[in-house]
Amino acid sequence: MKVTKPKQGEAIDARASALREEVRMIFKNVVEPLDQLELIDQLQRLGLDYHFHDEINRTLKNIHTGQKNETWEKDLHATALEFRLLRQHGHHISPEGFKRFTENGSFNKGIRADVQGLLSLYEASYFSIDGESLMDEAWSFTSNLLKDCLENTVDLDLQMRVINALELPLQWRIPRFDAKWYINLYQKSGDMIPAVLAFAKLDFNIRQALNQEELKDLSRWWSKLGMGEKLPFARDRLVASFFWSLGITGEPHHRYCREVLTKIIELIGVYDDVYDVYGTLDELELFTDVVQRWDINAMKELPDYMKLCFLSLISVVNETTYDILRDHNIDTFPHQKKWFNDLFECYIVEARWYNSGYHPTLEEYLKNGFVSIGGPIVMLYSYICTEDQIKKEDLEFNEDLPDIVRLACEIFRLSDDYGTSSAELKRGDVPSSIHCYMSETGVSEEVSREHMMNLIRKKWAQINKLRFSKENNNSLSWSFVDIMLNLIRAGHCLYNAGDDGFSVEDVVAKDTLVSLLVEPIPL
Ligand code: 0FV
Ligand code: MN
Ligand code: MN
Ligand code: MN
Ligand code: MN
Repeated sequence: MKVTKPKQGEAIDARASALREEVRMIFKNVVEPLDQLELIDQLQRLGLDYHFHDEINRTLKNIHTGQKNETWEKDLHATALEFRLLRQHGHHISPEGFKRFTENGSFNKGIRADVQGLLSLYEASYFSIDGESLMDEAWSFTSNLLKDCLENTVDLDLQMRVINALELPLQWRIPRFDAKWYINLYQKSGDMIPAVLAFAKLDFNIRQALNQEELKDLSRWWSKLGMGEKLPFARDRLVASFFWSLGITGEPHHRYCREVLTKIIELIGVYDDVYDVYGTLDELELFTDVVQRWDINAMKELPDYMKLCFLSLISVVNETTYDILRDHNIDTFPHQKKWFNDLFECYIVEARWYNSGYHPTLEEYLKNGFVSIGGPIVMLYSYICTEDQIKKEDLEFNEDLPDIVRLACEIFRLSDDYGTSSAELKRGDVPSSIHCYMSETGVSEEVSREHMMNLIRKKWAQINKLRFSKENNNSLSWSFVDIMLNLIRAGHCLYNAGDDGFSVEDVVAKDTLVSLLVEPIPL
């Protein structure tokens, strides 16, 4: 069926293409490497970079191979910005350049007053590769100094940027979640380019309207399913699930991926509550077994609420299998079935632990927990729903959960526990990573939380290392790894921003969501 666009929609599209071409010309005319880097950084923060992938990649490639001048070499901000952007896009650059700002292995006290430089070095330090001690030093040096300088900085906008960065670094953020905030800062900044600003606002609104449409369709799916009423104990948070999928990929052409991920995440949330909160152990053992057999005839053994769970599961898997087979000529059914079986296997382990009062060690807990958090299954669905060409061998490589996937999912587990474990403990649930470590070592909750944050940083550095190592390059594309990491970035944004350790429910009701999905930017 052909859908005719309303006149107003056509005018907006035309305006957007005109602005896009104008920005492309502006990009082309910027020649100084530092100016180019600043522009790329701004486009990324404004959420516009997806329009200019080719330009960005070409420019960074040239900068990577080009020569730097002397002024550049004395500029901490320039050195750090170059380091961060090159590494972000897969160009290996050594941290040697930072040695110019050190004395006897420690950063020079002389750079204390350069708040912009410190901030850039702080952001760069999150791109460190495990084992780079200079970058560890950069992180502790800058995070301490930035906290101190908050009291003295006079420039209010710079202060806001420092607060925002200390809350979460760029490497851990989803730029689109902060795009509105940044547009506001950019609008006031001295190097603002009107066409870039206008395009950022318009593009934000266009994507918002698209997302609203997607959410409307998904809400229809969810209310028709009726699980909210039939399983009132389980979470009913379609908007939150959509929000996760939007974090994983916000690009307009990944609409199908957002649709599937929202459904999967919403259902996983319900099944997780069945295992954690509602089901008796006997029922759960039975359910796990029926799903293992994937046998519709065996369904009669289940209580009605579990029949609904099983049927909703089969239905979404069948539908996705159909779509992928139609569009990619590959049968993903055995894979999808395996992903759910692996997930439920880990859910049941936790249910058994809880029911027997067993306290696992942190290591034992994490070995199960990196799967039970749902990271692997969501990453695998992201893979089949975003790749232009799904290859069987790549799918299998991914499915075996190589180190980079495992590390990412461990981070996801740790940051979920960071945000949700207090509520879970009160309600009655398996002890979280924080509590496993407390009973194992006898430390306080505060110390244990600090330990988890250090572990998270360490695991990120290990991921950065693997991204640059040969053995991971064959199967996982740079851009897919980014999509995969977006899941844990969304986790950081929802669980770890600020010190209050809030949970998703609270956040979702908060400003981020309304501002992202409801309120357009006045043009
Ligand atoms: C986890 O719930 C949950 F719902 C998450 C992380 C939302 C998004 C899920 C995915 C993207 C998979 P909960 O804290 O109850 O999980 P655990 O495993 O702690 O029961
Ligand atoms: Mn749970
Ligand atoms: Mn659970
Ligand atoms: Mn949790
Ligand atoms: Mn838990």
